[in-house]
Amino acid sequence: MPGSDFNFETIEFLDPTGQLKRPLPAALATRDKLVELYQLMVQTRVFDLSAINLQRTGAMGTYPSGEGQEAIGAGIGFAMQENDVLVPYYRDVAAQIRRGVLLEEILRYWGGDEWGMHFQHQEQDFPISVPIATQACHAAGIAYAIKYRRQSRAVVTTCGDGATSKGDFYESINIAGAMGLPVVFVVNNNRWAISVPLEKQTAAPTIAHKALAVGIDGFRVDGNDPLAVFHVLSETLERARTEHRPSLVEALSYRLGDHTTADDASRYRPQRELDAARELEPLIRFKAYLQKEHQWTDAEDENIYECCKEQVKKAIEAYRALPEQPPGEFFDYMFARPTADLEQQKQEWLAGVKRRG
Ligand SMILES: Cc1ncc(C[n+]2csc(CCOP(=O)(O)OP(=O)(O)O)c2C)c(N)n1
Ligand SMILES: [Mg+2]
Repeated sequence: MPGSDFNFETIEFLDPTGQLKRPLPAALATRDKLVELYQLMVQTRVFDLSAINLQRTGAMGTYPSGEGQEAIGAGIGFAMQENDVLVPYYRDVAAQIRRGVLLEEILRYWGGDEWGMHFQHQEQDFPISVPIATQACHAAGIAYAIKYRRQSRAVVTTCGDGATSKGDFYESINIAGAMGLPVVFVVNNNRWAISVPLEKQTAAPTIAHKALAVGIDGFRVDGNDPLAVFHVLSETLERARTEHRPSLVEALSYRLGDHTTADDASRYRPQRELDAARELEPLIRFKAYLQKEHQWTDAEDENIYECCKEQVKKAIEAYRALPEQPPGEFFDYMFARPTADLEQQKQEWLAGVKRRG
């Protein structure tokens, strides 16, 4: 069984200096495709930094930065087929962009308006999950529906290293194995779960080892390398679609930012660890690769950044122009018919809004 050899060697294509160590995946073997992949990561980074600024200036709510983790979403986004289903968590902006979610929709969500998760151009993907690991259960259920309907599709769901300690995660990978469901569980192992380091999170030698207990394929991949993520996701998704074989993919990354804008990681995280991680991050590496192997120029690089900044600027303008969500509306989507308690809370909330003017 691929991947389940108890060693889980880390799959890499690019070393940290941007040197290619294996032949390129065939689907990405043109300069244009590689530039498209790089542009997605740059777009995600530029968006991320702007989103933090929006929160800092009071124009948006709490935001979880994905800085340094762009290669995972980009690799996932490029590997998925259009009719596959993404069940994401909150650090998957790159994958969401690739799947057609608008930047202003993501801003709208973090601005506190759930309509931001009602995607205009992407109907089958799921909203991001903020509750930890609950999405793994949803993904298993969707995969079951796909199998039941005999469709040739697969589900990708993502979560963090901390999420793999939750019952929801174990239950989901277990049922996926027991029932042979077309789902790939991608774990973004960014080494921290807020202030809990990986060392305190689990005694398992790697997160990929968790696949062994439930009899599914497990893989470890360099999450700073979008080519490697793309390769592993392409293969695991194909096995999920055609053979109903689920996988667990541990993508090794590092959370370069604070946990969210409500956190200050300098209170618990050693600076030297962060400095070392910065050396390994995906944008530096991929740019070095493009320069070495594809005559990538500084002018082209500047051009991509300018283009991405322009797109983010437009998204921010669209976000700022949105009508304010009617007060109390967020109670309306919990159930088809609200419970008496919920209705009472809504009325109390509306009365409070009225009092405060
Ligand atoms: C069910 C639930 N419990 C607790 C939280 C609070 N919480 C938010 S993020 C987080 C840590 C998640 O860490 P990890 O799974 O490693 O993902 P990361 O944020 O590092 O990407 C916790 C405990 C939550 N959102 N949902
Ligand atoms: Mg984490």
